Amino acid sequence: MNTAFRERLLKLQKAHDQLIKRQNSKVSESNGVYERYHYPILTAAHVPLTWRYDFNEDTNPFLMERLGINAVFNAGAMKWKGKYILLARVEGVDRKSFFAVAESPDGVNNFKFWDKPILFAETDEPDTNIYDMRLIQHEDGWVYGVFCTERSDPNASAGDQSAAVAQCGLVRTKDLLNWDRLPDLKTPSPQQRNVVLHPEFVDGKYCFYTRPQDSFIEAGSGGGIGYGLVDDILNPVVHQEVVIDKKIYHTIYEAKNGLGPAPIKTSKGWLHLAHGVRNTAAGLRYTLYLFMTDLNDLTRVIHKPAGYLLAPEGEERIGDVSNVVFSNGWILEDDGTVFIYYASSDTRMHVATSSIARLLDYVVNTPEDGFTSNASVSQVIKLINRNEHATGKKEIVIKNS
Ligand code: M1P
Repeated sequence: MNTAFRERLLKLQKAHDQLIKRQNSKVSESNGVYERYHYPILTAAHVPLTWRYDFNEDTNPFLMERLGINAVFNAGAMKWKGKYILLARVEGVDRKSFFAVAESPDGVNNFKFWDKPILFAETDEPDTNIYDMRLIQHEDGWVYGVFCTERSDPNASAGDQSAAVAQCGLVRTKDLLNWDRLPDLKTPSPQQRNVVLHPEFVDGKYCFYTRPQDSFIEAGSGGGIGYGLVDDILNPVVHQEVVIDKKIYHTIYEAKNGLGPAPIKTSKGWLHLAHGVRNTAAGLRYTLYLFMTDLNDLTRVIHKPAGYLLAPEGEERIGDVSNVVFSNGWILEDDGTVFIYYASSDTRMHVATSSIARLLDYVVNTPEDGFTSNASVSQVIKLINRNEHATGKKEIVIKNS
């Protein structure tokens, strides 16, 4: 091995090793709901060198990267055999995404990819691109992977090479190594992204959260988080889709929204994490929000704080698709700790930590959206008055509230 080749190899290996071993720490400022961490937890640079470089000096004398990785983001999550698993969307420089498992001993540090990415079977209609897998431990005993499969739109006009059709793909496994491909989910809607499987049966049926959409980018007359039942998971068809959380004018989810990971069951209801999208002069802005549905009626939203839970900050604002945070994975620990895994700007993965007690307090006690500035300022004045009452100061009189 020539000296330059060996030196470059050692340098690459050292930098990669240092990145995997780097210890993360909490950012001290917090809104009290959750804590962020200083560094992203999983990035393109975490992808193993063996996936990217040909280490044979004869075929790669300059030791150049042969299969570059563009981004690692939008990861499903679960606890598995005592380890914290992220099933990440790995996007190559060729724009194709695929899935790969990374594991950490504590949920925050040392995320390391397993030896190889996941290759699973195609359906009769091959996927052009696959992304954003939700991992669900279903009560039927299987671990399901629910993801988006994208193919070129057969009805696109001649010359349009960007029109696509998005649908929900399904796989399942018992070991996270061998994945059975199931037929794609059929729904009444022309397009689907952000589909999630509920972890429990509902009246003996599989229950899916959907996101009906008319076109690839625009929600159109669709939009909102939908809900539908499936009789047979091996022939998965949602015959009726009901929207349970719709997009609303002048909110953080006015353009579209979509469910994140599978909901967490709590004593007060099913806790949901979702993303909301609004339009701005600078393009779409994606933020995360929480809501809760009734334990016995999954279509009934019983709590929904106004606005967002988490929005892009600092370097999170910048990336391939800037001003985006997106989550499709979270983990609840036995001690009540909640790891919220989120991606920023379609580029990298982060974690924020909270507790189920704090998230329940947030979702139940944070005021709901009044949908007008008047309602918002009235909420602020009520809070000031309560605080002044508590400290013995004079109250402000609110008119028109
Ligand atoms: O680019 C932002 C996000 O856009 C899509 O989300 P949605 O379907 O709600 O618009 C997804 O493709 C997601 O992967 C991406 O992060």
